[in-house]
Amino acid sequence: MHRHSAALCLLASSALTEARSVVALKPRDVSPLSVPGTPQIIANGNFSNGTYGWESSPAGQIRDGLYCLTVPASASAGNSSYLRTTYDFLETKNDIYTLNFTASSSVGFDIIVLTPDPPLDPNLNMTAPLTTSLHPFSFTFSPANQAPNATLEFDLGGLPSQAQVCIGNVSMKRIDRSSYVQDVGPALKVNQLGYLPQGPKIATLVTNSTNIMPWSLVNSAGTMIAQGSTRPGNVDAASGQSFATIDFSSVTQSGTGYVLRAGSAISFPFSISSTLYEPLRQDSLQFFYQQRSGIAIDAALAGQGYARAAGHVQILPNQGDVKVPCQAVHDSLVAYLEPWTCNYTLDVTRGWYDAGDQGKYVVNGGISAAQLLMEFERTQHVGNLTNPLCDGSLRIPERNNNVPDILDEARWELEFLLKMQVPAGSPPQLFNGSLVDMSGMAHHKMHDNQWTPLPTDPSQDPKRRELHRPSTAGTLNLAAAAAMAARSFASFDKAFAQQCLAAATTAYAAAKKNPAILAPGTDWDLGGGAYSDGDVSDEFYWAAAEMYLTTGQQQYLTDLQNNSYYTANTTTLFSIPSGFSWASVAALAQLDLALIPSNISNHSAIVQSVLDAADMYLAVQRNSSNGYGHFLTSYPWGSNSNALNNIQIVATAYDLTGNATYRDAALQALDYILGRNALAQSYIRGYGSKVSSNMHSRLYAHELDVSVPQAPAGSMAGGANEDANDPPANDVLQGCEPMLCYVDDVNSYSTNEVAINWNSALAWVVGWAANH
Ligand SMILES: *[C@@H]1O[C@H](CO)[C@@H](O)[C@H](O)[C@H]1NC(C)=O
Ligand SMILES: *[C@@H]1O[C@H](CO)[C@@H](O)[C@H](O)[C@H]1NC(C)=O
Ligand SMILES: *[C@@H]1O[C@H](CO)[C@@H](O)[C@H](O)[C@H]1NC(C)=O
Ligand SMILES: *[C@@H]1O[C@H](CO)[C@@H](O)[C@H](O)[C@H]1NC(C)=O
Ligand SMILES: *[C@@H]1O[C@H](CO)[C@@H](O)[C@H](O)[C@H]1NC(C)=O
Ligand SMILES: *[C@@H]1O[C@H](CO)[C@@H](O)[C@H](O)[C@H]1NC(C)=O
Ligand SMILES: *[C@@H]1O[C@H](CO)[C@@H](O)[C@H](O)[C@H]1NC(C)=O
Ligand SMILES: *[C@@H]1O[C@H](CO)[C@@H](O)[C@H](O)[C@H]1NC(C)=O
Ligand SMILES: *[C@@H]1O[C@H](CO)[C@@H](O)[C@H](O)[C@H]1NC(C)=O
Ligand SMILES: *[C@@H]1O[C@H](CO)[C@@H](O)[C@H](O)[C@H]1NC(C)=O
Ligand SMILES: *[C@@H]1O[C@H](CO)[C@@H](O)[C@H](O)[C@H]1NC(C)=O
Ligand SMILES: *[C@@H]1O[C@H](CO)[C@@H](O)[C@H](O)[C@H]1NC(C)=O
Ligand SMILES: [Ca+2]
Ligand SMILES: [Ca+2]
Repeated sequence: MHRHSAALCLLASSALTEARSVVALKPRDVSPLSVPGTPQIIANGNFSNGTYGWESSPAGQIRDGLYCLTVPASASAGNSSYLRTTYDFLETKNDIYTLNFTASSSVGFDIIVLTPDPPLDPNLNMTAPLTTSLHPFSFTFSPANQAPNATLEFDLGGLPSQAQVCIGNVSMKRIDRSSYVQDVGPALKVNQLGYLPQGPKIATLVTNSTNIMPWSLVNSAGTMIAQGSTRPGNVDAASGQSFATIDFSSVTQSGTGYVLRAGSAISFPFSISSTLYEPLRQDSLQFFYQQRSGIAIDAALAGQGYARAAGHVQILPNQGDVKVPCQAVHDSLVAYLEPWTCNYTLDVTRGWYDAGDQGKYVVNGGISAAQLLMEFERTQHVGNLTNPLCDGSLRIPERNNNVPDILDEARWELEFLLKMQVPAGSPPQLFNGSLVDMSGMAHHKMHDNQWTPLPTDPSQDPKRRELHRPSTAGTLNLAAAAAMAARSFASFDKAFAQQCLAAATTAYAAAKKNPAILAPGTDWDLGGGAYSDGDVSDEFYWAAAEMYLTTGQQQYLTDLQNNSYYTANTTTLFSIPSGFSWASVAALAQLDLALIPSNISNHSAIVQSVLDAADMYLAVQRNSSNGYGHFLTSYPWGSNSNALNNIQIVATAYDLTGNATYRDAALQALDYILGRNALAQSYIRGYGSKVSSNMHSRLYAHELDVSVPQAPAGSMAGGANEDANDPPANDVLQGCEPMLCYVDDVNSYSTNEVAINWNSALAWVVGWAANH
């Protein structure tokens, strides 16, 4: 055991008490969207076949290839007069379309061009100022919602006096991505941030040669400081690439601008530094401040480009989050096949926006807050650590309140989670045809009833915000996270710690009373993700473990011991090989039961299960078909978080034993996220040479609108997804090898989104790595 009493709270040199200026992000040249060239969507747009495919009010006629109407004067803009297509076409959510036409009016005025189809949102809702001479117009737009039955309409209302309006050459096409070529970077793949002086230093060379090749390490002055021979490898199973590895662990000299060379391949530059992970430790947590709901983001803390008004504080056009109703019956009927609703509203302000959207989901918020609490709590129990997470370490409003800043950040989410609890004594709610007392349970999630477009500033989101039905999973997640918070806050804010424990206790009891209220498997794309989970026995296990660790009470230990996970094998407990996640949380219980002191009788068996799990990941890393030293055997949505959660297991094995084999394995696996992968891609903004930059987020859709910023340094993309499914991925990733299924495109939500549970995994691992 590798334990120590209370950790020192020393500030690392990088952790200044005042805001440091945000890393200047190099403005990216905004390349024009590639010229559309996919099939014409508008039939007979040049009117060479008469009025076929079009209708108008009033009726018009074709003249010189133009559709011309005599439009009467009308008081207001709108569809009092119009020209529109008579057939339906598909508008795909998050794809990109360009519309061209030429038009004139004998009296100058503005017309509106739109796709007036439900759900009505500003997919295409553009103003074209007509003049007396024909003028070409061109609009590019990205639909926020799927519209399988779209029509195109020119609204001609608002003319000051009767006039001749003529429209011609109407053309609409989907973006043409056929010229896209995937950039796999240099053949020599390294961690582009760098390596720790006393850590492992492994690189991967993609090569078809099975011969041993010489390599050299060159410093920034061009001087060769080390050389050696490659170790020929196999074919990497996840990329199909033949590879060799380069081990330069013996180099311990710090420096920046190193490059590796082998044959004609030259790596991206990297550093060797003992403080390598300190800036990223801070930036990975800074991401959460940027995701905060219910508070203005301060330019002095976040950087000028990242300031914004408070989101969702019930100021129009926002419809929440101070008084949020339950889902409207016409929507809940679709989701639950019964008219569930409730007769109260809740103040569910605060919390973090989940990902690229602005919804807030209890199961995902809970695991994210929990991982931050775990990052803090390990510093209390692992020996020899200073605590660089203390007050003043983050650029957040609470940086001078005598509470460690990582706890302040976690609290922003916890306060939201507590508000999602059904008030005591609430009237019963509908579940499977019966009225059930759901008091004390947590609503599963709250979000917009329809998707908003990219970008959308949170303060400008006009959609209805809705609470969804309480769920057992959400309730247990709240119980676990709040029980953890009660431990960490006990020495900083007793009242809050007690509030958390009371909420956790109520939630836990409510979940036991309602053990099988499951969220539906789909939300029918009604503005949010389903976050459904068909098995909540792992949630019961996690909640019981945290309640026991916090209270020491026998009732929770009994529940823990009666849970099937108590006797489950390591594979089941740790969800090996894919790893733990928001839906599979037994591993979190096991990690905390191993690390946090308690009187549990089988403590050594629990510790052993962590080591056994770590050994299974070591076997994945050492497999001869693994060219990149990671702990992944599959590439699901958000695979980077799976990679990192698996590292947390191995890193905890090191924390528990001090066995350097685990330390080296965990550090080596982290290289994958920062560029030692088949795409030579650093998935973290601000860290590396070939860096994910066009993350899918309503906050950071710079690729679509240069007036919003790219994601801030420390934001991580979801990463390779072997089942990628979104418009850019469907165009450019057909038939990809799993590790190559990634595209740095703002519309690729299945490979390039940001998410709180992914950055929390990054924060934990980088917080750990910064200690080494
Ligand atoms: C009108 O469009 C059709 C279909 O794209 C094309 O074949 C035809 O040549 C065009 N006619 C004129 C006059 O541009
Ligand atoms: C042209 O219009 C006629 C009806 O007026 C229609 O039957 C025909 O299919 C159209 N041709 C094309 C190529 O769309
Ligand atoms: C005009 O717009 C209104 C409101 O958007 C709609 O209810 C109506 O059906 C539209 N009229 C026509 C002729 O499309
Ligand atoms: C379309 O744009 C007009 C003018 O900007 C705006 O008033 C209207 O609310 C928009 N409609 C939708 C559905 O966004
Ligand atoms: C939309 O089109 C689909 C087929 O593409 C059809 O099944 C559906 O009924 C249509 N919906 C509406 C509202 O017209
Ligand atoms: C439509 O486009 C064609 C091809 O560019 C051009 O020759 C023609 O003049 C245009 N017609 C109108 C009415 O703008
Ligand atoms: C729209 O017009 C631009 C400029 O003339 C042209 O490059 C583009 O191909 C056109 N797009 C469509 C969909 O017709
Ligand atoms: C290795 O061989 C494959 C198949 O011939 C080829 O596609 C690939 O480009 C080669 N890779 C390198 C790095 O030369
Ligand atoms: C604690 O840190 C010191 C200095 O870095 C080191 O010499 C010592 O071995 C460490 N002790 C443990 C138990 O890791
Ligand atoms: C909700 O329902 C309960 C019991 O049916 C009732 O006492 C209460 O007044 C209702 N509250 C509101 C806000 O309608
Ligand atoms: C672990 O338990 C699961 C579920 O009971 C079972 O399917 C699996 O085969 C077991 N694995 C091992 C290695 O025993
Ligand atoms: C450290 O862990 C590795 C991997 O499980 C194991 O092979 C080795 O024996 C351990 N070393 C010690 C000193 O326990
Ligand atoms: Ca603080
Ligand atoms: Ca589960």
